[in-house]
Amino acid sequence: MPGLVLLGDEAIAQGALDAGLSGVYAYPGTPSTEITEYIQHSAPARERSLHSNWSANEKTAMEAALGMSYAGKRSMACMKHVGLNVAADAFLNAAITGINGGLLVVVADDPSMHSSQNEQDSRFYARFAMIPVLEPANQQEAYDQTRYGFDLSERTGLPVMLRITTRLAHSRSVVETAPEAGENELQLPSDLRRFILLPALARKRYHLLIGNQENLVLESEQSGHNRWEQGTDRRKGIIACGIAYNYYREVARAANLKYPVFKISQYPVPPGLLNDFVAEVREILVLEEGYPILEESLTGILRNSYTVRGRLEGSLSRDGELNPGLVKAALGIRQEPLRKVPEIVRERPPALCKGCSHIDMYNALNEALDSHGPGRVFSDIGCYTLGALPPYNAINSCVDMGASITMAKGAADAGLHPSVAVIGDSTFTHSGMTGLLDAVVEKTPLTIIISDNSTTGMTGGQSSHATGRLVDICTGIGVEPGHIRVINPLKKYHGENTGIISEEMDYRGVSVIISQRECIQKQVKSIKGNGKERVRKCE
Ligand SMILES: Cc1ncc(C[n+]2csc(CCOP(=O)(O)OP(=O)(O)O)c2C)c(N)n1
Ligand code: SF4
Repeated sequence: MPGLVLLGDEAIAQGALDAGLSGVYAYPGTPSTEITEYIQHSAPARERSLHSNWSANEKTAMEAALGMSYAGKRSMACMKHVGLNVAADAFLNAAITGINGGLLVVVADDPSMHSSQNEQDSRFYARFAMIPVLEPANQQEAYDQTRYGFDLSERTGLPVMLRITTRLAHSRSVVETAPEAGENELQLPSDLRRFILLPALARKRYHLLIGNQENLVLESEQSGHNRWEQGTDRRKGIIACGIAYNYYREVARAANLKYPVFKISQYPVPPGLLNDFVAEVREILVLEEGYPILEESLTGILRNSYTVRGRLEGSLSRDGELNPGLVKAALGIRQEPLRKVPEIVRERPPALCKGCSHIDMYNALNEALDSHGPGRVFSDIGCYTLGALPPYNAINSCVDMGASITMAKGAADAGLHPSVAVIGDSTFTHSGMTGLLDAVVEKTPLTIIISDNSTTGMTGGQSSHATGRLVDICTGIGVEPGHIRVINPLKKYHGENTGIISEEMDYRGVSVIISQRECIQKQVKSIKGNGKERVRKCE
């Protein structure tokens, strides 16, 4: 089969399609979004009627993927790293129920926080759940390990995590594909009580999970994805995980280094192989993208007789992405001075598009708040978070998806009035609705603005579950119909909109203002009639 030029994300999608995937469940989030988009645009996936619609959030995605696995089919849940926090309840418990059809949980981490609010390392979650992790070093491995991951999942009876990071997700390379496998038949689990986590059953399942750990170690010891490369210079041994292996290879080729290398792409880390490797070398340098998880488990709390260097010890920076320059420095190799960035290249911070509906909403909100003083607007995550920047300077918080309404509620409970929440339509259905219910039940004096642009703008314009449903949802949750106000954020309605926001801020109960105008980029896309034009601000 000819090679395909694929992003790391696309290689995973193609690998899953070729492995007999029956459904992908996901909520968009950089750098994971393109996995699901690739499957959505795949003609063979359409022919197979493979499930690929977006989910409301990562938890519903994880649970639906588990349900498909329960029915015997191969399924995949995809998310960015912070999405795993949202899916964590289902994720951890899926390790206890185990799987029926192969279940792959793909999590894309974002070291350096290019488009995220933290750089948490998902390998921690997998260790917490006690399930295997695969960490490919390049696009070919992303394809191969996706296929292998489904087999491993069915062999071990557990969900398997495939962890990637931004550079691999978003860079392209040629990928050789292998013949397609057919989908699994619909088949219920042989033990129908296995997924019932009542305490008496859950305890048994947990013991099985603990008992399975030895098997997972054996899998890792025998896996072709953990590889030991001999070297003649044993003053140092390099342990390189995932994409960090590539950085080392680049440096080693240029500097003609001959250190032995232990390449790790499957966890739990194989202790037998690792001990043999460590015995061969004088000191160890651990190269891992993310937290110093492996380094920490090698050194433990007490100092060992051998020297382990890495992010924890300080040879590499504790945070941020790795790159060949940092690896060079950790190996004591002198670096070429960096080329100066030409004057003409200016830093361009992200900004709201010209004509964006959020701008007119913020202009009205700022004016309505003028007489109340600053510090009252709790925002959420989406394009509208850019309202934090000049000239708007309109918001005072952005913590996690859904936190606008709940933080504004807490501040209102403390006595802040007016207390205002700003949230996008997709974020509202992701995790804002439950906070609204809290406020309705307690009749909290709160003004909520849902800035509804009929899309998930921040991540490139995916569909939004909220489109056309917001008034009904808010009514259903119990907001008084008289305090659900719909405004059109256009300059010509500025005075009227400011008045409505002011009125609702004076009201001592829950009010929801739906500021409704389509995202400009979405309009452009539908006028041009093709899905290619889009601005991705990337969260
Ligand atoms: C838990 C989690 N999942 C996904 C993301 C990525 N993400 C950031 S904002 C956003 C949705 C934004 O859509 P919307 O609320 O409609 O606002 P818009 O960008 O359209 O203004 C997504 C998916 C994230 N930051 N956190
Ligand atoms: S992509 Fe849409 S929502 Fe985002 S800034 Fe541009 S116009 Fe506004």
